[in-house]
Amino acid sequence: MRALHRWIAIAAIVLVGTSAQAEDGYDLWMRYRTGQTVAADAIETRGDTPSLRVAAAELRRGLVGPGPIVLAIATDRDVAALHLPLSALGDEGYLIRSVKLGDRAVTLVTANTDRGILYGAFALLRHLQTGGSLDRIALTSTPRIKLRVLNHWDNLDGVVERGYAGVSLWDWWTLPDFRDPRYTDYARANASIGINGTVLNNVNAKADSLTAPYIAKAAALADVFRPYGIKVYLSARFSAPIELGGLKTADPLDPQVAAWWKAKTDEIYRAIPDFGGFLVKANSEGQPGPRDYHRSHADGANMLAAAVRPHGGIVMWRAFVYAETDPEDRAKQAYTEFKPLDGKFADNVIVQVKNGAIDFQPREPFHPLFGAMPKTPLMIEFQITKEYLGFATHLAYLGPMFAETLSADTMAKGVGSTVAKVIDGSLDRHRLTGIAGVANIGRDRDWSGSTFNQANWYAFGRMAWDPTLKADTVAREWAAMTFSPAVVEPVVGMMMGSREAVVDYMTPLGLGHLMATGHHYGPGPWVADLARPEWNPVYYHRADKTGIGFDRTATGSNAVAQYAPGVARNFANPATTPERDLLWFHHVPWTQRMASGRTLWPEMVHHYDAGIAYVANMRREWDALRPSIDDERWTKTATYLAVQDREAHWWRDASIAYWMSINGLALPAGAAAPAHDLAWYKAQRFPHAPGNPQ
Ligand code: GCW
Repeated sequence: MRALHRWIAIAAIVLVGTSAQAEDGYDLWMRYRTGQTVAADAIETRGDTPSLRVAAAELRRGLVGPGPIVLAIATDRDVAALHLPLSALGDEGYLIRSVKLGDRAVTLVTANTDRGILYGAFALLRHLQTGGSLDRIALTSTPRIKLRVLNHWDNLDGVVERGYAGVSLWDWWTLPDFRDPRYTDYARANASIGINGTVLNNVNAKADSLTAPYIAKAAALADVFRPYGIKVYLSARFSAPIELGGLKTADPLDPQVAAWWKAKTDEIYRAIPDFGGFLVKANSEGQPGPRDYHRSHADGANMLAAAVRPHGGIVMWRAFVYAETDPEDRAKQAYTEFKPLDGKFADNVIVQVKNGAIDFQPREPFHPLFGAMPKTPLMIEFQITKEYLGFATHLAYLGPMFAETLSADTMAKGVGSTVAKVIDGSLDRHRLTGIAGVANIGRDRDWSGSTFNQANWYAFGRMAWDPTLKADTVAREWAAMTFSPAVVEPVVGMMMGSREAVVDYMTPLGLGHLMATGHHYGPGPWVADLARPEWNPVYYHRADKTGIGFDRTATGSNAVAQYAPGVARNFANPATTPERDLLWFHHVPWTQRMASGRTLWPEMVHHYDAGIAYVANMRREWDALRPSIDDERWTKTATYLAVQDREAHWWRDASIAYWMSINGLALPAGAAAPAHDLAWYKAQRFPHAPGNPQ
């Protein structure tokens, strides 16, 4: 009997200690599954502010009994006596060090502000979760970019435009009364990776978000987020003075319009004293804007900037503009419109530029505006949600994509003028700097629709803090915290090539915008019947009997001329254009010889096949990890990988069937024939695909 008891006890311990523990992904990378708590007196907080309180609470939640840990601001007498190099930390950096404080050996977390200490607390937890120890610890870091913000494309009715993780996290209906604990966990997650701002509502904005009831709702969220160092921003609909104010115009130079915005802004600041400011999508895809009144984007932005200026607010003005009436190459339009405005924006305006010139494709060359507006602060906008990369189901780690753009060389001031240096302000000496990510967060239990999508949220935050971080370093941190140190290498191995695989099976060799209409789910390279040319995939790939690709050289749209001369020269010549961008800039014969020795057509098929092979391999790798990962997260991921596998084949087969209908070429030797004929692919319909704006 006793033996049986002992056996049960041992079995119970083993069970608790293994992956059988149920996990649904809610805890993100903050799982702190140590099973132990720290002694109450092991964490000492000097001073009492909301941020210090949450920093200490987080450490209590996550630590395994070490101590003492002291959280103290730089001006604390004992800290000051240590003469640590704290001035360079600014108001968000932190320093963690084993020191003698008074007569005690402690782990000190210090900073110039309580927010800095909060970031330090999270950095300490990350350090310990990824295998670091407290022994002679010495960590210090300061963010390189000032505004690190999420853009939620959340509508007031709960639908998230391009959202694949359920309805909006903001339950506007029960706000401001009910402050869902998830709002606090959202803030914790963001603070843990250094995100310090959130734009609550869709850039395709409704004026209602600026009415008193919605300001009160936003204020409730701001109250929850404040201790975590997160400011709230709102997307502003430019025509709100007409819709809410009853004015006849929204002309930014009309004094009544300016007065309306000033009064509205004052009202917001009364409710949210630390309100961050406005984000504006104007004169783009049907949104109202200053161009409706023959005013420039600078006129519009500066009018709003004047309204927020007395309160210390800023305006993030998007450069994602293209006019449905403009016959110019869509890739050129933002530059054409904004470049002449360089130097014309107020100093509390920052222009928000997408990573590429079209629209968040699986791969785009960097946007030509980076480096081209030295007198204007530019922030970069990435899309974390995977509108064009397989929605929530495809595993595509975006760290390498972020890094690819951030490390791209604009050559604006000679070699080494990277996009990262443009946006961190170092290239042109700007103090106002920023980076935005379109959020992939919704009310799904696992927040982002899949465990691996959480990595994209994580990577965005970490690379916003430090745009020079390597994608694999970030993936390693995330994998260790999300799963366990034992599975890091295989998981990182899967992640690192996953975005390239999506490029390969969807849009290889510089192709882009070949997705089906509206919802952008699945292939639609044949679509040619939409009203405006640039809405059609055929506009982007230009395939014909002899070749494929968009000629953006001098013989075509000459978009290459928008880049600095050193870059333009390379992109103008097919021989010096990286193959990965070839068809973005050139119309290339199907028979063109490629670096591999293959000609273009078999090379394309080779890429499609490499993409699907990568997915098959991820499935095998994941299967092998089954014993090391809890059932719930393992099974959901395995199922999604199976979906990705099926859809990668679909993309490959549909694309190949279509290209063959254009080029009349045979399948390269050894390549599998598409599973269906072209008509079958063209007939697929997805009337209720998620994320599609109504
Ligand atoms: O990527 C496209 C999306 C639109 C989006 C737009 C934008 C918010 O298809 O849904 O609208 O970009 O960035 O404004």
